[in-house]
Amino acid sequence: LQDIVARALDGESRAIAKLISMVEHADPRLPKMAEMLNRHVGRAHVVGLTGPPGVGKSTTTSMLISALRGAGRRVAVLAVDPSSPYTGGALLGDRVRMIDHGNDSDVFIRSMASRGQLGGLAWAAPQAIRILDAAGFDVVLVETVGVGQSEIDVVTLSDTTVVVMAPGMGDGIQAAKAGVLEVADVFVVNKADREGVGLLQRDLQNMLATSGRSPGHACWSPPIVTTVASRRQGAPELVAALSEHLAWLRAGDEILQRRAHRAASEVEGIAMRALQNRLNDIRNAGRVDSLARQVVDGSLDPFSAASALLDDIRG
Ligand SMILES: Nc1nc2c(ncn2[C@@H]2O[C@H](COP(=O)(O)OP(=O)(O)OP(=O)(O)O)[C@@H](O)[C@H]2O)c(=O)[nH]1
Ligand SMILES: [Mg+2]
Repeated sequence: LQDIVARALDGESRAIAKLISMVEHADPRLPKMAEMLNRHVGRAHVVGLTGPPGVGKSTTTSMLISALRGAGRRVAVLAVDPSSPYTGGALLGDRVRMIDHGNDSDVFIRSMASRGQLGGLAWAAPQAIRILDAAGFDVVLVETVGVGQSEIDVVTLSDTTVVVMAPGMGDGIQAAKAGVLEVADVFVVNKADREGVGLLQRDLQNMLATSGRSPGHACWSPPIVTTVASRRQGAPELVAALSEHLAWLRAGDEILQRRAHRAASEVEGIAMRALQNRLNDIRNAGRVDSLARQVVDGSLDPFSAASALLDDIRG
């Protein structure tokens, strides 16, 4: 493990991939790994990209990789699909689309799916981000699918949340419902080569105005960046918006607040999973069944039974 961690810290792709696989498989050496990585994390800018299916998140990610590489930054991408029990076609497609970057050792791309694991991606994704951060990537891009119903909260994971939209998909309404508008730090209006861009921009501006997040109101008013990701148009503007947001985060204690929020959900996730594992062991040993029978035959009330179960969990 020590050797793999050392090589991952040096930025070696195969070692990084190996560590992320260990997270996916809930390897028993994870606590040790986390300890070794700990003093190397906290430097990366974690950028989450979210938005309805097909708006161009992957294309935008690919465009960002090129632009950031052009500026000499090392970039990692984590494509997470909470809805898929295994790495399915959509993510594979994403990989193919990003193949332009395949030979660049300063770009690392990885798909993750929950595989029906306990705690799922909400548990695994922050650990994967820590690995990429420790491996020295300047920017970690996290692309998620399934806005609104996702078990994984990209907002919780990221320093900066980018909401991608495209004209003609009813996105405005959809996003508003999912509460995404309130959490966006940067809006991308993609597919600006399509009809209806102006309408979507106006919709967004109106919603921002009524939510009090337009210029002059909140401390950070989310910019709207217009792109044609498939032609790599709008990349410099998007990179600038991300940098400005990071600078704003760092100017106050906002970055600490966000990261504390992230760490809280991470710590709770790890504890909950340990608790659930312990409960499963106890259940498998027949202990819950025997308590249940005592409740049924009247020798124990359910609260006393739960109390006995908690005693078992403790120890
Ligand atoms: N016309 C046009 N098409 C685009 C643009 N950006 C992306 N596309 C196309 O839109 C389709 C979907 O793009 P993706 O990048 O896969 O979108 P996504 O949001 O990652 O999709 P999911 O991950 O499946 O939710 C692809 O066929 C892209 O080539 C754009 O700016 N203009
Ligand atoms: Mg995609």
